Amino acid sequence: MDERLENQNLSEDEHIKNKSDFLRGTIKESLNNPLTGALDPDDIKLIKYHGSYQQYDRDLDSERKMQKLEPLYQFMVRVRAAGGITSPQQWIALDELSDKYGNGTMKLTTRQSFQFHGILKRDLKLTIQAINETLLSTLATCGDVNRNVMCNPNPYQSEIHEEVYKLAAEISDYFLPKTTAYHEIWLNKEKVAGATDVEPLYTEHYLPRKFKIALAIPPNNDIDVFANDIGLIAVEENNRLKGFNFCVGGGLGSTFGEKATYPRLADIIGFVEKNKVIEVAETVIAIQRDFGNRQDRKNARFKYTIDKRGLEWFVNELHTRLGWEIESSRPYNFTTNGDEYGWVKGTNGKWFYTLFVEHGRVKDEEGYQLKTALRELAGVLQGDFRLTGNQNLIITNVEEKDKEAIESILLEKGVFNNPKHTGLRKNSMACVALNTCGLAFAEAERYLPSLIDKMDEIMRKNGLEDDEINIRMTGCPNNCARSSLGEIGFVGRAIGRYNMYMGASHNGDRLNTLYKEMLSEEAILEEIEPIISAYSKEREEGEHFGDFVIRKNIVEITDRPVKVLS
Ligand code: SRM
Ligand code: SF4
Repeated sequence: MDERLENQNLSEDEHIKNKSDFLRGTIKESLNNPLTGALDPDDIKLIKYHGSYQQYDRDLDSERKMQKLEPLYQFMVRVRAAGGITSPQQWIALDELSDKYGNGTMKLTTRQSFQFHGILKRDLKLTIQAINETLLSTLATCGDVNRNVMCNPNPYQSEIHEEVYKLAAEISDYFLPKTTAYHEIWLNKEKVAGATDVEPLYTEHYLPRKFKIALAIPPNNDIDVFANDIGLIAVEENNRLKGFNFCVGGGLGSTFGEKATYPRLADIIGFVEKNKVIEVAETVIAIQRDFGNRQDRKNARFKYTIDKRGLEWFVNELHTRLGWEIESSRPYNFTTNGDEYGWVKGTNGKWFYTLFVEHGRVKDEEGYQLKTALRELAGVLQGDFRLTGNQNLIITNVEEKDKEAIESILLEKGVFNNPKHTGLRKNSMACVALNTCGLAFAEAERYLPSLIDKMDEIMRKNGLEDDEINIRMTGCPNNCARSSLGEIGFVGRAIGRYNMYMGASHNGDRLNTLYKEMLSEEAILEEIEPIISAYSKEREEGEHFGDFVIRKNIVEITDRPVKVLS
């Protein structure tokens, strides 16, 4: 074992990684054990690096217990698609897989990935193989490594978008684990005799915790760049990509009652030329590898490494390791962290349609046949599908002559110009939560739509039905739908009870703060009605809701702003 780690009181996860033989563990044997639908406990942790979580159907839990059955174990599988780009052929294949092995739905996640739920152990390998056959992968979508790299998905806006996307894909590939365990376990590749794994960056210990990178192109912050361990803000010069403002130390998860855990936005430490970005990112990751907390996972994210040692210490360490200093940051301006819906003509003359997908769940319901519509559309689409960081979908590169056909497919299935899609709803996000997420205290994705129905009545009464207030709900403070960046944020405390937060900026550069705790639906509506009414009457020209509640002292402004090093 590495000398630095030998004398530390390492967390259990560290021991599991260290003895896993580069993430192999006994996953193969666990998969073949017919006596249980579950994996061996260590393999449950290791399988995350391969892109899957063991879960169980929480709705059926008490019924199964009464019948003296083990929980209905099932697996979530997350698919890596850097920048969220997939071809129509890949879409069709994934759609088929969700029916064949999953619960018949797909989830477009807040990090531009696909998730399948409800896969049984016996089908897990077949599912992962089939995903790889589409030339997508699940490797490193979870686990203590760099995850799916996010990137502004709007290719129509300028030429630099394509260049930034290519860099996102390069970063995503560059930081993949190098172990061949994935190929051996899932793709039946033989280990070359005598070959040993080498993980030049991660080593056999991997990182202390998950690591996330995202690239934003102003004025859109639709991937919430400051929520990432490394955030890159594109800087243009004469319509060409020059480089990035480099941000470090974002992360939103926390634990109720544990003050040492908190959401934190990334700080801007300077500007880096585009061809140096990977070098700097690799050095940053190595610093977190070497100094991150490996004893307490709740304090192991990079944001805590920075806060514990200080931003100045970190920048010094970075410069020493690089052997050169990064430049001062450049001016930038974000206007929104939301998506721009509807048709937009791209710089290439083709059309792009951003479609609202409520909380990213691709499914069919009566009068709203989204899954069928998208499958049909994939059969005729010449361009590709791009997942947004707000759980939505962009249908890209449509010829003028094909627009009508696309609209009629969507219209026929009830997903085009749906009158329920108000300003509030279209700016809402919710995490998965129940029934699959083992960490959920309360509903999110399955509940927020009905709360919005009720809030929309209030919005309508005040003439605000088209107003874009961003509203986010998560079933726990891990913050997977980035509730801390909601102008209105709800975080589940218990079934039917939420903490309510307000006052985040509309462009994702300011966290919200706590307004009231443990609110029921009735209490939420009672609290929000007078605030919305006041907002409609007393807001200043162009003032966003998050700014209004701070100006009116309804909530305090966050004491954790984004720092900019000069
Ligand atoms: Fe997340 C864990 C779902 C984005 C912070 N997240 C989980 C797990 C795997 C629960 C678990 O550990 O057992 C959830 C699976 C639920 C399920 O049934 O599918 C889960 N996270 C999601 C997704 C699917 C939410 C969604 O509805 O879209 C998102 C998948 C992203 C992807 O494609 O990779 C998702 N998670 C996020 C984000 C948002 C982001 O990255 O921009 C965050 C906040 C940012 C951050 O990382 O700080 C986030 N997830 C967490 C955390 C808290 C980490 C922390 O530092 O404290 C956990 C729990 C953990 O890691 O221990 C977690
Ligand atoms: Fe689960 Fe909590 Fe993440 Fe929601 S925020 S998906 S409840 S871990």
